[in-house]
Amino acid sequence: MMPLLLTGFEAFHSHPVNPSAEAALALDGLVLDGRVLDGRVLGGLRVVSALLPVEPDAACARLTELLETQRPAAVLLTGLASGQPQVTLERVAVNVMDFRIPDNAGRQHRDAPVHAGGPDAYLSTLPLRAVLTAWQAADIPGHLSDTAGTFVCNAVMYHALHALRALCRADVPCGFLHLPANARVALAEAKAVPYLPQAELTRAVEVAARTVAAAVSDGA
Ligand code: PCA
Repeated sequence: MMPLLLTGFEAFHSHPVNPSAEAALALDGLVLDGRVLDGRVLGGLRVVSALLPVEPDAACARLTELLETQRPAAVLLTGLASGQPQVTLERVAVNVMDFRIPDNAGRQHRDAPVHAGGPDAYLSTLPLRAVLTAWQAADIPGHLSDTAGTFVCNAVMYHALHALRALCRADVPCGFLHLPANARVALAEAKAVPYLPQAELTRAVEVAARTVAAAVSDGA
């Protein structure tokens, strides 16, 4: 069974946990002796989860390795955007790193490209409208965003789309989804931020992954 690569990020900045990591790990398809345990098959694809470091070089290197070794049929990248009120699908990744805060390696890239000489931007190749419709049907308010920021999430989305092209696999649906805070992230914020229970965030990722996987399976 073909894999769907689902990534989350490690904790970063002042956040004690990263809801994207918790969702990705909760949905990981446990495989033993070639058999998928625990029913983590979504829409005809086996979920393979991975956590990425919040540092662009290491995250991009890990992602390249995962794309080459797993050869996923779809890629769903997720991260935290504390302060966002809803789950958010990103439409576009830009070739810019301009960090307002240091990454987990303590570096703060300013006005730097993700890939020197690369195109200015890549558009998500996920079935965005289908995911929004599936969220709506599942009573999950969500929306489409036209900027993934200029921090590590944007860099990783840009890199994934760039790397798939380089691997002649641009037909693999790939894109990014930002999650709001969960309760633990919200409790650690200095100001009030909207939050959702982790189970609801995980459910939103699951619905998105199932929709992406079903689109791949339908087209296969
Ligand atoms: N969110 C950050 C990086 C890691 C994460 O989960 C971002 O939005 O760029």
